[in-house]
Amino acid sequence: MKRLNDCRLYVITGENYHPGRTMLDVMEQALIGGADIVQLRAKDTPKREVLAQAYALRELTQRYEVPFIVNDHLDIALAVGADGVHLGQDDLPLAEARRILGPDKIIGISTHGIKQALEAERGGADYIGVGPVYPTGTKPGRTAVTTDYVREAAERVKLPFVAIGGITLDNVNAVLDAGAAWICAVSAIVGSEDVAGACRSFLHHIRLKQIDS
Ligand code: TZP
Ligand code: MG
Repeated sequence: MKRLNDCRLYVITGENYHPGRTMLDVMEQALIGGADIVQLRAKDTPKREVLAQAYALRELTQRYEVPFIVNDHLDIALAVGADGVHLGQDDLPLAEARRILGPDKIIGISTHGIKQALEAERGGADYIGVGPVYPTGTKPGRTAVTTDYVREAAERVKLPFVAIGGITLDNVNAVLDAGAAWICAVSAIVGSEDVAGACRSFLHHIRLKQIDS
C-alpha cells in the first residue's frame, strides 16, 4: 500500500498532549479530522511500550485505512505489520533498511538539504521529509532550513516530499506557496485542544492551495 502521492496531512505522535488525553484518543481525533498518514515517534519511551503503542496504532490506522509508519524501529514496524518506517540521517542506512524490509514497505528519510534529498531519491526512498522548515520545540537545537529548501525540493525532487518542523496554521500558507503538497505537523495538531478541528483547518489550507494551482 504505497499511496503516497495522495497524502496531504501527515500526523506524528507527540509528547505534549493535553492533560488527560491518551495518545490513542488524540490520534483517533487526528484521523477523524482527516490525517491521511500517521507516524509513531516515541523517542523517550521504553521499547516494549513503543511496541504496545505500535500494535494499538496499527489497529487504529487499519480501521481508518491510512498508512502507518514507525519512526526508527524496523523491528517494531515488522512485528506489528506497519506500512513502513521513517529514518533520520544517523539511523540505519537506507540500503540496509530496504534489504531488511523488502520492496513493498514504505521508507521515508529525513533530509535537511538538497544533497541529502537527492541521495535518498537515488537510494530508493519512497518519500523524504524536508525540515525543520521553522525552529521547533519538538526537535530543539536544529537549524531551520526555511522555505528556501522547500522551494528547492519542489523544483528538484521527484519523490513525494513532506514539509515538517514548526508548521502551524499561521505559517502553513508560506510552506504551501513554496511548493509543498504535503504537510506534517506535530505540536500544532496533537497539542491542540481541538485535534480534529486543527486537522480540518490544515486540510482546508492545503485544498485551497491545490485549487489555486
Ligand atoms: N523532524 C523534523 S522537525 C520535526 C521532526 C520530527 C518535529 C516537528 O514537530 P512540530 O511540532 O510540528 O514542529
Ligand atoms: Mg530516527
